[in-house]
Amino acid sequence: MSATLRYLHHPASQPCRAAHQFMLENDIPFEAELVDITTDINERPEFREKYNPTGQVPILVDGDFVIWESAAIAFYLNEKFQCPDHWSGRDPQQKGHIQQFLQWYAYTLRLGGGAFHWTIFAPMIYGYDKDFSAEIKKGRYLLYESLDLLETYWLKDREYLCGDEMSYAEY
Ligand SMILES: N[C@@H](CCC(=O)N[C@@H](CS)C(=O)NCC(=O)O)C(=O)O
Repeated sequence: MSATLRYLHHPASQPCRAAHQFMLENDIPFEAELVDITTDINERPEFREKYNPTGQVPILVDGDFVIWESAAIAFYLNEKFQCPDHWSGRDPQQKGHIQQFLQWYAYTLRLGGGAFHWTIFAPMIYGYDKDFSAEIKKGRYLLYESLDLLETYWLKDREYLCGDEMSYAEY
């Protein structure tokens, strides 16, 4: 019998929600465990040593095996549960494009989405008297630039980025 999958996450986190949604869509059984990243629980040495030295969520624990990074979690589960191949790509070109958009997202759209973090969460975590206007400005610029690319080129006349069905890159 295989171990229950434990999914350590925080619901306000976009990468956590992405892998979470992938598990739900594919009927993968798991137990969700909230890690309150607004406290220092994920910064503590015991957490870093046991789960993830970066202190970040999401994290998947499968028996003795621990994996972090949301896309890596999804691709691991995709293999393990033999999910339909539209999620990870049917052929080398589709697989390549899914990885292409995931890499692109990590350095642009995701950082742009950080504008949301700096507007809503950073004051809660670091204090309402702090000035995050420079981070917000930078995030917004990246966000608008990334969304513009998506609308102008990649989603201009199609519903999905990589093929005619959902892939993990869509999240
Ligand atoms: N590239 C990572 C990003 C993970 C990430 O940024 N996690 C944030 C929440 S959105 C986190 O755990 N932050 C807590 C911290 O850094 O202390 C992934 O896709 O899993």
